[in-house]
Amino acid sequence: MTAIRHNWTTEEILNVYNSPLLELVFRAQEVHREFNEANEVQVSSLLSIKTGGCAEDCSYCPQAARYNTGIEVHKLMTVSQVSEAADKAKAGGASRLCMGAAWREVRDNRDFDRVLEMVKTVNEKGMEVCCTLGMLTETQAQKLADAGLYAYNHNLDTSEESYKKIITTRTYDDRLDTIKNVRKAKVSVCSGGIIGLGETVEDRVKMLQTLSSMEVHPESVPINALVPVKGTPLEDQPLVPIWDMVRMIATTRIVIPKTVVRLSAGRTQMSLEGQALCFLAGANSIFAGDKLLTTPNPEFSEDMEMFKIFGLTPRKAFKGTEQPVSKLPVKEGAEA
Ligand code: SAM
Ligand code: DTB
Ligand code: SF4
Repeated sequence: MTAIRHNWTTEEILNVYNSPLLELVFRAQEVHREFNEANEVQVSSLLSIKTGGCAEDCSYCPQAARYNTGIEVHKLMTVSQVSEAADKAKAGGASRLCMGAAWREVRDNRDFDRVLEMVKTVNEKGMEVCCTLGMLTETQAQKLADAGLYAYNHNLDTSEESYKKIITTRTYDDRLDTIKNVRKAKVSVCSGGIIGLGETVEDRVKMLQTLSSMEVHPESVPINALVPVKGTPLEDQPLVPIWDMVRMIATTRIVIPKTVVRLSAGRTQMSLEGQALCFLAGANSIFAGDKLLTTPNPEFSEDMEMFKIFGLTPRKAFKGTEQPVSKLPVKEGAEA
């Protein structure tokens, strides 16, 4: 029986990351089978409810107003547009809808009221609703929870040291504070990062150390491979080697055994064989649909074909919980 630990040291995680690749994948798969259904993959659908024009300077992001990336800027969608998109995602087999807004933080205004309405609408369709809206206060997190929010995505992206080189308009502590606020509102936490920003292996490992030392582990950890976008400061970054992605996923699975590890951005750059290795390394979630927020993702039909070839089945919504986590009493220190 593998213990769930909250005291992994950076050295220990580094040793895991650097272990011989096949041994690493084997160990990750063993841990994966101990804690999760081996052939089940959670399918999330992404929807950009407010696109571009963001005040932040995240070097990787096509939605930052200060970079010329040529994306189409859109103000906040209407509730009926979101409702229609949710129906489409559900019909395609997605159990979760993740709504993203290019905001630095949530403000208490009519736009937020509309987002609360969106959350309520999607929740009533029996889907897990996730939002990623930037920084949140405890009160805002509670309002989202009351509207039926299931999960909140807020990535640490990289280590604290490397964060300063990627983003200057907010701090690592700002990120950690929002995650704490989400936790206090009993909303499920989705937090991971990006590889390929120019960070070192130590930076990757330190980010995993921070996530694994949280009192309650994040219920999902997205691992994104940088999608280099023309016009951003990181446009010339080389593509992430698949082996780095496999190592990162396997290490995440080993140190945060029960979490949903999401093979997130960057799949259009990966072969089917590469993705198979990621699933073998313990990934058990993807974003499906031909667009992420602003950049391309594999076609839906290609992903369904991939599921067929690998014998994977989509996970049902609210698995393991009778109702959204936000509505359940949470035991102190318990893993959701
Ligand atoms: N504005 C909110 C925030 O920053 O938290 C929510 C949206 S933001 C686009 C969500 C996440 O997308 C970022 O934290 C980052 O991890 C990921 N992301 C953004 N641009 C990316 C890119 N070019 N390649 C890979 N991941 C990216
Ligand atoms: C996450 O970790 N990855 C998603 C989601 N959370 C919001 C976003 C990926 C964005 C990739 C760049 C884009 O399409 O704009
Ligand atoms: Fe804005 Fe989020 Fe993009 Fe940063 S990652 S520029 S906060 S949309």
